[in-house]
Amino acid sequence: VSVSTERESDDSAPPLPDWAAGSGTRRGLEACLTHLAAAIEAARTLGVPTQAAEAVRAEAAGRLGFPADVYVLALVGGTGVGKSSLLNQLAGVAVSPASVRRPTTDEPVAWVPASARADLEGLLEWLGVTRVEEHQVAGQGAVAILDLPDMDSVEAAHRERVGALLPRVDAVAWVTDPEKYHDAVLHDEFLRDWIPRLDQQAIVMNKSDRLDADGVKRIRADLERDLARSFLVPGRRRPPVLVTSAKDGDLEELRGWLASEIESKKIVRARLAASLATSAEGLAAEAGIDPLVAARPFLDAGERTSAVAAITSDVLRAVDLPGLERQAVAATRARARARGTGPVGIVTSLVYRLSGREARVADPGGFLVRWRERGPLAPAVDTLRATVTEPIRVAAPAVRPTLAATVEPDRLRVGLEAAVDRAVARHDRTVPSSRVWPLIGALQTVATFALAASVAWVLVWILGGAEVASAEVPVLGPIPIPFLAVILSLAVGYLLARLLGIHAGWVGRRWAGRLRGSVRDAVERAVTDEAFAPLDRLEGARRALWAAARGAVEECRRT
Ligand SMILES: Nc1nc2c(ncn2[C@@H]2O[C@H](COP(=O)(O)OP(=O)(O)OP(=O)(O)O)[C@@H](O)[C@H]2O)c(=O)[nH]1
Ligand SMILES: [Mg+2]
Repeated sequence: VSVSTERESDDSAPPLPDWAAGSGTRRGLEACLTHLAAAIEAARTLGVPTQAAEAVRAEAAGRLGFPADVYVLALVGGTGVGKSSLLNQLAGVAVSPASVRRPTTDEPVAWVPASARADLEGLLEWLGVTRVEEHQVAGQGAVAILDLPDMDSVEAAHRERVGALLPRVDAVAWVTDPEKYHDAVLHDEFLRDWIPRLDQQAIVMNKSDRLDADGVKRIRADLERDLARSFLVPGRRRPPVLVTSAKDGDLEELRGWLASEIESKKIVRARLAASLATSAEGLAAEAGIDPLVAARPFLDAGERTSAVAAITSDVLRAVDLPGLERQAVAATRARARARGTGPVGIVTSLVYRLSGREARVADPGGFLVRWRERGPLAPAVDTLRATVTEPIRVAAPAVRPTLAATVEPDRLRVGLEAAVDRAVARHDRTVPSSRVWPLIGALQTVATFALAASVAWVLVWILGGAEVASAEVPVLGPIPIPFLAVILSLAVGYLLARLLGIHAGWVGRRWAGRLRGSVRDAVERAVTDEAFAPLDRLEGARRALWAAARGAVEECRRT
């Protein structure tokens, strides 16, 4: 059940004094912790020692309390002492029903800033708080107040939760009254157990309207004596005794105490924030990073681009792209020959393949796979190392070894080889074909048979002495028809072969160009991914460390 209680606009006493409003503009300590955490992670990647920063972070996280810019006060005490009445007075509205019926508050009630509701949700759920009332005061001075049921009246499991809660809240107000105070301090187990363990706490003696001035003085002295006697723990502050009357609206001491507690929490948090910022800046400084000037990479974009290009071309020299193109064209031509030269082509293709020549000069796939036989990667590795030499020289001492390790030659060479292997293996190496070729092949077959027939005719004519006609050819004069048939079928065969060659060359060059382009791109990607990945990881860490330190300086250094 959630009811929003707006601050009442009209009237006399404001529900909360001004100090409770907070500034509303500060970023939380959580942001500073996040910055330091990010700085630590980045620094670790860069090889900067982080133990000291981690200690600062752990210490701050331990003292953080709830992850909200809200001050959490828990009201604890026996039934009927006036906890709900005090909360209602602090809030200025009836948040928690107060009555003569005992016990009245049988489940915890929370009064929380709407702005911190989400941050406190987990806590409230964990505590089993089902009644949550929201108020509109936001910022670091905002207060959340938990009205907890009397510890005697709740089951053991719940007591345990409240016990776990107490050291995490910003303060505990142990509420008692003139009838119960003596018993409470001396005999309440829960209280006796907890008072010696908490720093921020107060004893609230409510219902002071039932006493005269002397009575108040006497009880205050009494309580202070009891506290001094029973709860004196070296190094611990003795909780103050605050006298209130919820009935008369006299909460001055409680409000004053709360105000100074909230103020000192602000100071503690500011100090913590500053120490987190100092720690983050220290990590940045060790990495040679100044958060106050623009972030600077090891290699700027221009240097990196030209290094990638140089290394890619070193690797490509080993891969030999012109050689690849020649192989691709030759393979296309071989395929065209097999399909487009008729019966003669089938024989020559067979010879070409069986002689092993095809595998040597017309197999782009095999050529690519054997790239390592043609050239070592040493030049590429050397180029990369040369590129990083200057950044290593100017790097902060703490970062230098990590940076140098990114260009460790053996690892680099092995990684690059594997990456290039993957890059060259990826391509579709199916030799292209064309529907034109079988057509030319069929014509070529006809031409071949025509040639055979004309040769036979010539033989019959010469050996048999048969009469044949002659045709009148310009310039040459009359030529016997069988001769003419031989010459014509030869010429047609030759033209068909030329046509096939021209077409196959065109198809082959187009394919070779595409293959070359895709191998070049794949190798460039391989170089970027493999050769520059470790360096890029450090660049990323460097940027992250800069951003974290910058954020810490800007958001956590406010005084
Ligand atoms: N005279 C007097 N009566 C008070 C004062 N504060 C609270 N009461 C009365 O004491 C009774 C109990 O007050 P609650 O605020 O309900 O007490 P509680 O501590 O919340 O009690 P539980 O919810 O049962 O734990 C009510 O009748 C209140 O009116 C006070 O300062 N003076
Ligand atoms: Mg109550």
